[in-house]
Amino acid sequence: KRYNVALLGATGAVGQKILETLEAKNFPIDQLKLLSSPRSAGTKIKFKDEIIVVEEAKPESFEGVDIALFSAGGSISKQLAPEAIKRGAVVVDNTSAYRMDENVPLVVPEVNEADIKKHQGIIANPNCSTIQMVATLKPIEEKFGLKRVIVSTYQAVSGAGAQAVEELKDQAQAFLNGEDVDAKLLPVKSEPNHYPIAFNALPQIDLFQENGYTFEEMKMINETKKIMNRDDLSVAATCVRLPFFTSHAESVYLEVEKDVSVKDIHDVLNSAPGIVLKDNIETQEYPTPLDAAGQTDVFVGRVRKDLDNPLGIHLWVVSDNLLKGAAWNSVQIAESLVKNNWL
Ligand code: 11C
Repeated sequence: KRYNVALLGATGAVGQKILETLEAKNFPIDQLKLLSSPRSAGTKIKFKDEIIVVEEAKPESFEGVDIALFSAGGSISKQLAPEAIKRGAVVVDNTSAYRMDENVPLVVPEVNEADIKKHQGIIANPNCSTIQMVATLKPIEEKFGLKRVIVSTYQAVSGAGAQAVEELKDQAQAFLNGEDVDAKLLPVKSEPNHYPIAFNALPQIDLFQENGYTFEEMKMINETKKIMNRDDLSVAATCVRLPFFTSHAESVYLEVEKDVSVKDIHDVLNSAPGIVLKDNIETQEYPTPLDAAGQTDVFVGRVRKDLDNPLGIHLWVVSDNLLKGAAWNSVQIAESLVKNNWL
């Protein structure tokens, strides 16, 4: 069987990656509709051997659509997801609009695929930095229990969009030419202050919340608890933007419930779905953002026992924020919908 698929946000950075992933994974598409804002409508995009003209997204666009992949920002999702559902489509939403809605499953297939079945028309795709962390935590939790997680992130500029990528390029060039570095966008476009990202590190991703954490940090905290179905799990996060283009890296400290060795953790991660263990200090093997870029897996290295807490483990997790962090996870959810007949 083949399905009518719509992609909303087709011209964006994640939209492009979704298209590449649908093609690479040979998703069973009958008709593909590419949708965007009026500004990008009319753009021509090649998919397989076909040239598809991007159309302006309207409520009627979802007539006859089976699966709608949304990646055009939260307010557009809020506006158009109900319209798509009304017309019989199932929406896989890659924005934060519905993630914490209790009627909407928030899914990383390696962790909680069965939650997809409970959908009422929308399945939410988590935040990129959350996805790679929970994919790593779940197999460890299953085998050894999990009490606490403390994560610090090292996040690529592409997480902040195509303009942020350009800002890093321009600033790096200017810096090396000895010119003034102009900061207009990062850390957050709508905030009054902007700081250079080139040759710098910015400890703010998204807006500050009343509790002193940023929204990105709260996404990591709240989404992790929801995906793992663990309201009781202690989670703390510090999210930092760094000057590289692709992949988020994370230093994760976790506390398990049973005493484990590094080998125990290696064994579990070696057989975990979607995880590639790259951890050999003798041969200096560990994942870096550059290696992970373009790959769909989550890479883990630097597994160590805490020196004071026998139940404490430190590790390093890296994954392509636009693939497993966005496009690939969304396509995996769509694959699960069709494979399990959960549409
Ligand atoms: C970043 N994690 O790197 C963000 C981007 O909630 O899907 C992803 C935003 C989201 O800035």
